[in-house]
Amino acid sequence: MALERTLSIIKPDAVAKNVIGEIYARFEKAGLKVVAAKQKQLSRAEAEGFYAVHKERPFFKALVDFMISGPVMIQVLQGENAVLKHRDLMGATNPKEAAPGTIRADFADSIDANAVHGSDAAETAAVEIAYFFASTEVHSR
Ligand code: RTP
Ligand code: MG
Repeated sequence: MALERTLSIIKPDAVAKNVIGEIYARFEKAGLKVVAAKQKQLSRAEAEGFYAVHKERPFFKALVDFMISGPVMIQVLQGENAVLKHRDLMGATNPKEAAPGTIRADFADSIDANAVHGSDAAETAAVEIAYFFASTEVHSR
């Protein structure tokens, strides 16, 4: 198995619900280490740049509006198969389809306000980590 890193964002809805700690506990219990973290109010330009891959999709404006509606908690998670492990913890994009016990099943209200983001592959994880963190801000431990 590969030691990987992935980018995780706790979205404004979950930050507002005050469940950062509960979500971090799930990461740690699954063997993922928080190796970088910051809380941030994204600008519209930052959110648009982060989700640029979706810019032609009908939900793009709603997604960006939501992502700048309050501060987000951004972290880098490290562990064996971190990308897939993190996506398993998150559950399906639409919380109505998310398996019981996943973060989205427990904390998300809708497909728009769906509590968390996670990179979808090792290659995109590297790009997304560099979007928010300097290499000196990400720790090996
Ligand atoms: P994320 O990127 O946030 O981790 O979510 P994801 O991979 O599960 O979903 P993705 O397809 O990358 O979509 C990014 C975010 O856009 C919103 N979305 N809305 N209304 C819709 O049909 C729709 N589809 C996607 C979701 O908030 C999703 O997290
Ligand atoms: Mg995605």
